[in-house]
Order: sequence, then structure tokens, then C-alpha cells
Amino acid sequence: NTISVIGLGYIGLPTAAVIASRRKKVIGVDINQHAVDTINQGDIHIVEPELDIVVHSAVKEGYLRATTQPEPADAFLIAVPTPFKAEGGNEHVPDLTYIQAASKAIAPVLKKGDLVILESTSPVGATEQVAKWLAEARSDLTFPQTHGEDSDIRVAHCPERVLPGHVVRELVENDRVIGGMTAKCSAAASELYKIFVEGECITTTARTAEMAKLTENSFRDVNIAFANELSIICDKIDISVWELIRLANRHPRVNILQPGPGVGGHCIAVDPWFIVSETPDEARLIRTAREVNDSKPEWVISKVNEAVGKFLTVNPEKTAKDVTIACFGLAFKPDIDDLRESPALKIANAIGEEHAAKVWCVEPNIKELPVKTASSQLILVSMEQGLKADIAVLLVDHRLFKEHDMPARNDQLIIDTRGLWEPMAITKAK
Ligand code: SAJ
Repeated sequence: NTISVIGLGYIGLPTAAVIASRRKKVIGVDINQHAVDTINQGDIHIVEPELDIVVHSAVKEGYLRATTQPEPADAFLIAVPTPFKAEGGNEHVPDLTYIQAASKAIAPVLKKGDLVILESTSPVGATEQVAKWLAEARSDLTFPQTHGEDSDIRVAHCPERVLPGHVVRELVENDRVIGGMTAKCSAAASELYKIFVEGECITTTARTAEMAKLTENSFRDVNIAFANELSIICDKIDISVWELIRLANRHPRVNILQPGPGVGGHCIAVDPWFIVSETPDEARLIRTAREVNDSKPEWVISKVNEAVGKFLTVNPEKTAKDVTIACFGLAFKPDIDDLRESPALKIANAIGEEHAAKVWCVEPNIKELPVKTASSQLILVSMEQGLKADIAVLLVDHRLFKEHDMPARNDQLIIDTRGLWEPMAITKAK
């Protein structure tokens, strides 16, 4: 049996490699020639712990091969991005362009008996839409929406749920929700996942599986928004939010998450919008949570501006340009190198623009700043130099920062969005 994985990114590549490690023949397909070439050399084009070893041996042993053109296989796993787009006055409409392109690309090579699984996080109804696109392209085959259990092709949704940074382990250990368009579709998909999943495979309908994934990420978003809102309230009334959360979490039924500079990444800040876009009048809490989390970077930036003002009052001989500001962390979460959709990067860029001065950035997980997304005002500096800044802005709770205490200095202002160094957002006001 040959399995084809369409989309060799943060989800598709690890999935392809883990299946190949179980001695199954895997054909990876991606439109990015560079990614394909890199993988065929046994290397990887993304950063994810342990992934390099798994890909290297899968390619060397001949179980994994990448190509830009889909080839016949027995099962197809679609793992392409689903961003959102603005449309008709709505800012956050799911964009299924990549899923549509992937469906059209595999349609010509489908044959009777094949299984197609959509893994990409999708709005409710997307799996049925995939089946429709496939049917439009292949009138010689039958599909579940018209032929039910007797269809030639089986179609299912099985959302990925792995945590970036722990993908290789979570792919194997996590339970999987499998939503087939019919019971036979679910059974066929379960059989495939059992090749490598040690967690449970639980079957449901395609629509419920789609909603389950959106619900998981919305649950987290709403809970992070609660923590972020608390941090803003506490700052206003002079209470340490970190101590407060520690105390409240001593209650046996309370488990508050951690505030931060905002919510980043490509999942939690996106997926709740798929629910809001479908049911705008009903999804009130989910929408508000998104707005709370999306506005947190703005709040942190205003705190930095306040600190600059304070610093200049105490040091009237200086101008805004002389104030040195250091940002600790640029990634979207701790101990990864991923700067995409990162609130920390957004904040650092804004500081550079507003103060027209160089911003020192301490980011131990990267060697250079991406020219496309990082403002030219940002410069990477060592931890040691960062600690010398007039204003220190802690944005990501990287291991390195947890291990370093902030040396006590009374001429320095600290804005700690993660609660590592100081109990409140701004302390040490002189
Ligand atoms: N964050 C906080 N406070 C917290 C927890 C997280 O501010 O207490 C922030 C992080 O700093 C980051 C953002 O939220 O900016 C998201 O980080 P995350 O670690 O919560 O999640 P992701 O985006 O890396 O991965 C999530 C996971 N979903 C859930 O935990 C419900 C993962 O299992 C999904 O597979 C992934 O989304 C996805 O691909 O959908």
C-alpha cells in the first residue's frame, strides 16, 4: 500500500516521515521545489525537534520520496494551510484555496478503492466540499455524497492536533478524531492511522470532526483571553497577576492559563474565526476572546511608550533616541524558532518604528532576522548586552530567560509580559 501526503509543511512532513518509519511506502507532494529537493536529500526545510532524524532515515531506507507532481497511491492525506481572507466586509473568512488546489491536483490520479483524508484544520463542511471538487473532476468515479457506502472513493476528515515543538511524539501518542463521510470511510481512515498512532482512534461524522478541531483551539483561545484580560485589569489596580493566578489556581476547580503579549501561531489565532464566520450572531464569546488576544500587543506597546516617557522624565538630559530598549524573545512561543504570526515580533517592530531607534533583540533560537518580516530597526544582540538596556521588555518565556535572573538595577525599567522577572507589567518605577 502506498500513501501519499499532499503538503510537506509542519504537519505533512512529520506525518509522512512517521508513516514511512513504519515501513510503508510514502510519496510526499509539495509545490515547493526547494522543499522537495531538500527532503529527497534526507534533510528538512523546517525546524522541529527529532524530525531531521526521522526524515533522514525514511529517505535513506527508501520509504519516503518527495515530488511536485501527484502520483497514484492508495490513500491521500491532504495537509495544506487554511488561512483566512477578507471577503465582502468580513475580515476573517476561511480561505480554502490550498485545499481546492490539492483536491484538483490529486483528482486525475485517483482510482477505485482509494481513500482521501483531509487533515487541514477546516471550517465545517470543508470535507464535503473536497468530495464535491473531486467528483467534479472525476465523473467516472463515484463518491460518498451520491453513493454512500457503495462509493468508489472514501473521504474522511481527521484533524491534526499536534503541538509544534512536540510533533514527532504527539503524532504517535495523541488520540485521533476520525470523521468519515460514511461509516466505511471512517473505518478505512482508522485503519490507516493505526499504522502509526498509539493513541485511540475515535470515529464520528466529518462535520463533527471539523467542529471538534475548531472547538479545541477556541477553548484554548478563550482561556488565554481570560488570562490576558486579567493581566490588564491587575495592572490597572496594582495587583500582581502572576501571584493572583497562582493563588486562584490553588482552588481544585480553577486552572487559569498564563497571560502573555498576545496569541501567535497559525492555529489558535485563526481557527476560532472559522466558527465566528459561520455563526457570527451566536459566537459572541469566541469572537470577543479573539479580539482580546489580538489587542494585547497594542497594550504592551502602550506600556513600552509609557516606560520611555518615565525614563525621559527621570533622565531629562536624554532624548527618546538615546533610550536603549531590549526585547527578550521574538518567537511566537517558548523554545522554538518560529517567528511567523508572532506577537513578540509585532511588538518589537512597532517599538522600532515608534521610537526611531534600534531595538536590541535577544532571540536565542535564531541566527539572523528574517528580512521580510523584521523591521530594519531590529538588531540581534547577546543576552549579556540585552540586560544592559534602559528598558527591558520580556516577551517570550524561553528557557534561557527563565535561567537568568534579571540583575537588580535601579536605573532600568522592566516590562515583563510573562512573569519571569517581575511580578507586574511595569515595576521599578523610579
Ligand atoms: N499562550 C499564552 N498563554 C498560555 C498558553 C499559550 O499566551 O497559557 C500563547 C503562546 O505563547 C502562543 C499561542 O498562545 O503565542 C499558541 O500557543 P499554544 O502552545 O497554545 O498552541 P499552538 O498554536 O502551538 O498549537 C495549538 C495546539 N492546540 C491546543 O493546545 C488546543 C495544538 O495541539 C494544535 O495541533 C495546534 O494548535 C494546531 O495546529 O491547530
